[in-house]
Amino acid sequence: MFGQSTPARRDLYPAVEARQSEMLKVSPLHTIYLEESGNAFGRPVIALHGGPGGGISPEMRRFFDPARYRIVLMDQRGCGRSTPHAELSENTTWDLVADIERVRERLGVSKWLVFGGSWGSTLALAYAAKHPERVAGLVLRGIFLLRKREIDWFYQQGASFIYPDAFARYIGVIPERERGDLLRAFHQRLTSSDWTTRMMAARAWARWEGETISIAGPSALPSRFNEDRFVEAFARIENHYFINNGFFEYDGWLLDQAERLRHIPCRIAHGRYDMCTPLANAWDLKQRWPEVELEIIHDAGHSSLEPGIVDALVRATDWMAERADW
Ligand code: STX
Repeated sequence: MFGQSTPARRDLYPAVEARQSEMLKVSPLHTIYLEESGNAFGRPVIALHGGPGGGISPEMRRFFDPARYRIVLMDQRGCGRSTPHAELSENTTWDLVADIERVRERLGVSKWLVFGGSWGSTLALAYAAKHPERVAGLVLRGIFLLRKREIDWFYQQGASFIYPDAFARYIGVIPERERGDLLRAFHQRLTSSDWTTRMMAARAWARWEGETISIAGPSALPSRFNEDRFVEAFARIENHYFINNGFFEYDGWLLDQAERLRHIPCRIAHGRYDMCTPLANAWDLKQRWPEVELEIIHDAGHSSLEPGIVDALVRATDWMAERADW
């Protein structure tokens, strides 16, 4: 090759084990799983998983230098190792924001980096809006603001034009006469008392998301999307949050909070071919928050594990270790 060479893409940090974990009771009903890895004396970071209802995965630890970060992961209410499994009552955005505060206090952290992709970005922004003084910086991926247009695009019509094959499998479990409002049709089934009805709907709902997550296409479906336990929590909790408009005051509420967050260092990675949460979401946020460092990844979809996304996120957390508002 002649001329300038592009630097090699950064990879995830090596796998590390959790140093400690615990089950924290957060309400009479809910207990959440939380764990710590990395350097106990490092910069604290909380990594928020997607869905909602997706649960943590060990790869999430690997976006952070374990020598420099005290890495905190938690399974949000009703998913992963948190109990009761797939529970929808007392499960709202504001319950999760309060849980993050409980975890922060429990760990004796005064300020931390907040990291999250997709729904994790939604929750990170909602948390920052409520507790800006607790946020040293934000590293976000696949911005999701949970506006009605975003839900319509993915669950009703839009992404369907790019992935008609996967979309056919998604709507296949819903009779034609009910397809005018897929969110509602799925809600009825996902909250059914009949296990088979619930699981047929949950598998189709989750599969749609899993098959559209990567630029590599439907065959890149992550293995968790074939596991009933994962699928049940993921589908039920996502649908519950979306049918309730994310429990936000009005459509666009989260975007309207951006003005108040502009002092917080924020870096975003977003795939141009993200079908689940289109790049326009990050673009809209950037218009309201010009200080945001938005890195568009030209060969990536939605997944946090697309090589270009990994590269951008690892560079962003490295940058924050030195430069966030600690
Ligand atoms: N939901 C997008 C989201 O947060 C609209 C999401 N999609 N897949 C995931 O999260 C996981 C792979 C993390 C479960």
